[in-house]
Amino acid sequence: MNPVRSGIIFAAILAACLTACLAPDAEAQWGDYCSTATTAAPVGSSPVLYNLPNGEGAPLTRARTTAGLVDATITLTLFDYGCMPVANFAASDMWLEKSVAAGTGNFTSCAGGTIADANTDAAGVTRWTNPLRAGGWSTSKTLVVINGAALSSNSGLVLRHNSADINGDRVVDLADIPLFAADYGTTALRSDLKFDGVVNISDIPLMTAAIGAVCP
Ligand SMILES: [Ca+2]
Ligand SMILES: [Ca+2]
Repeated sequence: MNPVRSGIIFAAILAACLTACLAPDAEAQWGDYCSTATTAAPVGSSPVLYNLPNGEGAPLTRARTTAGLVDATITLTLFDYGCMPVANFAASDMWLEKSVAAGTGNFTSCAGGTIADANTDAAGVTRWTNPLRAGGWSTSKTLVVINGAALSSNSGLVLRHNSADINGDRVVDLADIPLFAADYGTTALRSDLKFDGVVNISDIPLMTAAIGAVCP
């Protein structure tokens, strides 16, 4: 290849790379070291969030403990490896999952059903306040997951979950009723839909009102 031609090809490759290789790519820049996730719920409380697949469960601002309503808003502050805020990180790439532990529930979500409320702001901050689109139950910790990797600056947040979709198939229908009936009068978290520590008559309206709820 003559030097002029190879020089032209090199210049073309360089130009393409300057466009593609140096394009802003905030998605790849977040770092685990300085990023933090916190819950507004009081330290020592163990709130329960009521979810439905159709997103008509409780917002995180209205989780429950045995003492009543509690704000369990989750706040994530996303930093890069240099501990600078990562702004405008896509909400769709930040979501909640149940910590994996045997016997702690069948929590499940619809596609995109647990993503953050919004992209990160200029300070790298986003929150979860909106109702999730989810079903099943969880007594383990709630993890904040970013691009598929759980944030490791803490071991997860204390937030339990339940749903009228008790069997966790993302549909509330007659198949969930026998499970509710079996738990009636017990302290089973999965059926304590208006959470107060016991499955009783106050939980029935939530169960019946949810029949037919499915993912969007
Ligand atoms: Ca179900
Ligand atoms: Ca109850």
